[in-house]
Amino acid sequence: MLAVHLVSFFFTKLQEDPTKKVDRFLHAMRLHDDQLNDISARFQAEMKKGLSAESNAAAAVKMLPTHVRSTPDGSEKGQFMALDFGGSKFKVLQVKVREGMGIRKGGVEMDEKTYRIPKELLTGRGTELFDHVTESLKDFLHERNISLEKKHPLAFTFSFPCEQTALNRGLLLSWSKNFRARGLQGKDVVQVLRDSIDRTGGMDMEVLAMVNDTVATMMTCGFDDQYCQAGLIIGTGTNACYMEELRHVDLVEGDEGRMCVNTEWGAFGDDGALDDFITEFDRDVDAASNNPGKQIFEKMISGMYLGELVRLVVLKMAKVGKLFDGRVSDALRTKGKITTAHVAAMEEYKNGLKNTRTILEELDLSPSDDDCIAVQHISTIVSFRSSNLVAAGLAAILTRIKHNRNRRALRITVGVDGTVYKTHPQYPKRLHKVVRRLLPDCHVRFALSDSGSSKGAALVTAVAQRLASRKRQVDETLSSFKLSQEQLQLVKARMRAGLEAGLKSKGPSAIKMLPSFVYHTPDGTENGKYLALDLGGTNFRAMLVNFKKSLQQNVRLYHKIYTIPLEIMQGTGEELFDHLAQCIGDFLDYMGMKNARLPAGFTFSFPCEQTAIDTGTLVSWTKGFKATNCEGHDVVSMLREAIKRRNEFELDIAAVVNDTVGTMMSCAYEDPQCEIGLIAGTGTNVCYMEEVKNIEKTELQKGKMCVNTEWGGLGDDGSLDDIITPYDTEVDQNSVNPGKQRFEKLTSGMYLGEIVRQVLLDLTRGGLLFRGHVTETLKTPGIFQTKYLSQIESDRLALLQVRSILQQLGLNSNCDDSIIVKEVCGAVSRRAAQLCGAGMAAVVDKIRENRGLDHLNITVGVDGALYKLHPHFSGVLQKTTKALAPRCDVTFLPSEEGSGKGAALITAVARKKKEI
Ligand code: 0WK
Ligand code: 0WK
Ligand code: BGC
Ligand code: BGC
Repeated sequence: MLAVHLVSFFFTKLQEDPTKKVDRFLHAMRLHDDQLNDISARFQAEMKKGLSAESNAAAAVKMLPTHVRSTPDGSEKGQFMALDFGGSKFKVLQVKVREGMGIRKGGVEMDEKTYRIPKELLTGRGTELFDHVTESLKDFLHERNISLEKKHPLAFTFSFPCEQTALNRGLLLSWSKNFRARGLQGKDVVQVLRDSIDRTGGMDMEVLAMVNDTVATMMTCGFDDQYCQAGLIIGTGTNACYMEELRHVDLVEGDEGRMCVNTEWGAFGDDGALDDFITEFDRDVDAASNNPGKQIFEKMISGMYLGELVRLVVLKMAKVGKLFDGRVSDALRTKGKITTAHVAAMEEYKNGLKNTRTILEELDLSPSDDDCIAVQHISTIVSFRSSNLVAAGLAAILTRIKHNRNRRALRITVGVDGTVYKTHPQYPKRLHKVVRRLLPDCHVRFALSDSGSSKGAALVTAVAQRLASRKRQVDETLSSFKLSQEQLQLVKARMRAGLEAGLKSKGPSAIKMLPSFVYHTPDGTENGKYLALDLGGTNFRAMLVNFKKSLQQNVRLYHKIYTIPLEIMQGTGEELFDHLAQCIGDFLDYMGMKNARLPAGFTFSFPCEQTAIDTGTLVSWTKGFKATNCEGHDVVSMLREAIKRRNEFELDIAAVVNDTVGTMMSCAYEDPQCEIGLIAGTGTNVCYMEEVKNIEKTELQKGKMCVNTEWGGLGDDGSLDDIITPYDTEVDQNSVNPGKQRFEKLTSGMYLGEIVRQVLLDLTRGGLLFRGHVTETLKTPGIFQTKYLSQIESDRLALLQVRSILQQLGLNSNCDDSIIVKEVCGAVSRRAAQLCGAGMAAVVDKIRENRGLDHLNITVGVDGALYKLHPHFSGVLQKTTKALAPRCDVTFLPSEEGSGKGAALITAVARKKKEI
């Protein structure tokens, strides 16, 4: 007897482990990591193809933009009706987000009902299918006594590939799974739903958003986990979505922020990309499906097909005698006889084998134990391949997100739903394990969407509502910065009137129109070495300028920049000029010319009344300067006294000029047509060659003189009050010279950052920004420097910069915040450029009329950080000038070396005159 047992033991031992034969039979389905990494890499390539405008049309994986731009941020609220259509169950729901008393604060309350979809409707006329949907909706309203009169916002989860151009518009590309209703492909299913709601009647719905179930699932899980940036469905069908950088989504305008992309990965392989992984069983499943050649990847993975795959494998193995001694039953030959639920049952820990026997017996088979083990193992291999393929696809998506965000390691959550994932006992664990093995440097959490996707759909609708209302409120706030053509024409007229009034000798004038005693632009004969001193808005510059005919480029410059500490700017005049004298001493030392007693030109970028080229009485400080005992004094004398006090070197200060005049001269040296100087920097100002007969302050009648307009003062008489906004008033009140330089405070670098800060402060107080958190930083004057505007408004990569700039400022922002900050910066800088353009139009038209010309060609020499560094300022200024002064062709010539050369040229002219 023992012998018999031993023989049979060894026999069985000898007899092959039934799983081994299955492993061999299905070796093509047993994918190891290299193959999975290969599939992952192929899918990454498909994603790129789908995202790019060039190759999207031919791409199998469509990468459909969803117009969902952010995951939940906790501010969503509202009551919504929801339809969850396309999965194994069609549900009608009412979703209350942070509404209603009952629920715990901040929660979501859902009330749902599942409605059957009669089979014939799945392949009937599309309109009938939708009428069934809307009739079910109406039935739900009745049953739940929900008002039929009230307009209900409706969220529509539609789990099929749709090309969306907006949250509430989507063209059905193709049906999938077991849906094949006629007449809807290429149609906007949201409109089809609206029409059906109207046909069914008796209810008022506003379809605010249509989302794919993957997107709704991501949002549902994102409600509790802000790391949730991807959604995954492994149900009847399969699919995944994730938050892609908008700049990579070619099919959607803009490159700011992110957008959820519905990959529709079910179609991966429809172009043959997976042919070397397709087995005969996959081909059979596809051939027998209602969409052959389509959704290849889905047919290897999802619940609609797993059971069928197992049946076909079992059938084939039986036919070749590897199972049930080759006996085959009709049931086994019948499509759909083994379902995915069967597969799951076969793989249950404890009862898997028992279930397998039951299932096979229900198929009129009488399996041996080994047959049961083998069939169970077939199920394992088929569903293992499914989870492995999902893992490979997911690995591709998460790797892409990691790269997008330049992260070495990524922490992310994937929201998951679907019957296979939910009901198959081992599927989740297997999937998690393989994903973590394929992505060692990613911390991936899987969040099960416990209550279906409609919570997420409602959140998308809430976000849509919130974004829409926030956009409306932000646009409203920024509307006061948007100047119409008429308003700009008015500013031009007021600037013109201000120029005329300033030229009059008597009477108040906001625009001072200060004679500069520079009568003509350079004629190229200037020669010799000059020291140019340049006190501008942000720093002091000393420059040695050497004009030599022989020099190839006949002007050589050496310069050094010195900062002006705030306490010097706002200390005593003596300290300020002593500081300048010290810097000059340091520069002459550095140039080894302490004893050269050079002729010097002094560019002094503040309003000075001059009675000659080498005297200038400071009328008033601007741009944050407030040094005492300077206003009303001659700045040349003050500098001379400071140099005398220093008693280290001597200078012959032969000219004092405004930086606009210096800039005009510098540029006129290159382009003789240059007769206007414009500064758009810390401050703003313009000078131009005016007919002396128009300058009542001088007796001269013939010729021209350059007039420093000091147009920064426009509006000091209230003439701009109709465009000045409360934010501007706030900035003016907080400035060191309230009520003064109103035009400058709308247009120049010293103030634009502050205007932006005031607007951001207001929007944050209104809860529209930074979640309403008004931080100390945001309340700190001067914290938002104008240079940030230039960085924030640069076209490429702006958002990441916005966030890092806001980060540096200690402002935690999300994508939407950054988009709004950029919009505010854009509105403020655009207005500034337009106002300067309107002012410039007034100046060039005056010159044209001065000269009785029908058309004027003229050049403007320009300098200033705002004009030179801001990405859009110069362009908007030029366009506005052209639009408001169409009879003038204005060339804007940025000055290479600042106004120093101009000051030296004027000094050269002044010296020559003195000699004669
Ligand atoms: C439950 C979601 C629904 C989605 C379904 C997918 O609420 O939107 O379509 O999961 O899984 P299935 O029902 O196809 O297994
Ligand atoms: C450079 C000129 C200087 C002028 C300055 C204005 O050399 O005279 O004051 O540009 O630009 P900001 O430094 O204010 O941007
Ligand atoms: C559809 C997807 C859907 C997925 C899961 C696929 O057949 O094409 O849009 O997300 O099934 O339901
Ligand atoms: C000053 C002008 C100067 C301009 C640009 C203004 O604040 O009043 O004199 O030209 O800034 O620097």
